[in-house]
Amino acid sequence: MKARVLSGVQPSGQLHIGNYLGALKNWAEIQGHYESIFCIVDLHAITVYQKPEELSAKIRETAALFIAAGIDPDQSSIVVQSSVPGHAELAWLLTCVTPLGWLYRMTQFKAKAEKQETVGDGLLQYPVLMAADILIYQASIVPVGEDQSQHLELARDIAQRFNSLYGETFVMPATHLPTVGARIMGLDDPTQKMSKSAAGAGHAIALLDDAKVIQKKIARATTDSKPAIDTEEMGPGIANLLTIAQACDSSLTKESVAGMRYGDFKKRVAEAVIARLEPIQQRYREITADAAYIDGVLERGRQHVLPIAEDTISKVKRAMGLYV
Ligand code: AQP
Repeated sequence: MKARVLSGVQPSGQLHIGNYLGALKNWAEIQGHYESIFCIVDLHAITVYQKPEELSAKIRETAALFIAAGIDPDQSSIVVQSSVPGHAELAWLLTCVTPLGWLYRMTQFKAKAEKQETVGDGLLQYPVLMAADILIYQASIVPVGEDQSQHLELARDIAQRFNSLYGETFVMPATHLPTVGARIMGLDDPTQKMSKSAAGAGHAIALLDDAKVIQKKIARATTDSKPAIDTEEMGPGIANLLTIAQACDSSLTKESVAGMRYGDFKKRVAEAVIARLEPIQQRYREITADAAYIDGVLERGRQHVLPIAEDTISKVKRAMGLYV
């Protein structure tokens, strides 16, 4: 039997090149080697307020982008988290074995809580729900960007604690990071991770941005006051652009851009990004031309994973002495 892979993206905004290079590209590359389940984690998205009509559109848009980015629905299951009740059910069961102190230590919780007027309990429980997403499918490999490493560590701690309290129940999941692009930074501020929820038109390159917008965003990306690339001492803005370019076109090495003037370098980066995103955008347009197609894919994914989820829930309930 093939090992199982699980990962997800929140339908909480426009997917960006960080999501692609840190997650989707990697998923597409490894999907053939494993039994793969890729989730649109809408229950995670609502840990901060989402406008209902926008959220339901984003769920389908995110699914279409998964496929456009190379996830093959005949090979991998594409699933909406809230369509499988076991995710929320297991999250509650795991909440009961998770010490509060573990959750308060999460850097993403601290960063996101700071930005909210009222911090919902869901934001604190976010990583427990993520542990449930992984453990419900007994996934052994979780391909994510670097920002999720701490949450993965916590998922392992929760699984271990559950196994030691109630007996061996869960497979221990391992983090799988991409070799290039595990942490893409914001174009406007290369000290901050590129993220969907960050404000600012020049922060992220959206996967659906057209060529002109991409050129403009890259031309305005924050760098430093040097005129040309000094490979011995690269500032964070230039280093980030090089990472993006390299992940889009592997021929763009550090050596190949040494001494290049910033203006010329940015043009090369934009070309590499546009060449990488254009076929994805073309495929996205084809997929979304058929309104019923995505719903069909999501229903197929749900039907495939439901028995796996139900099996784990029964095991967990039995292990805990609950009524089964
Ligand atoms: N900047 C990034 N570089 C590399 N990988 C990234 N990922 C996210 N940002 C980067 C990876 O993409 C997957 C989905 O993550 P997400 O849905 O949490 O994306 P986000 O852009 O981080 O979303 P938000 O709503 O804006 O969340 P916050 O505010 O927490 O940043 C994951 O595998 C992630 O690692």
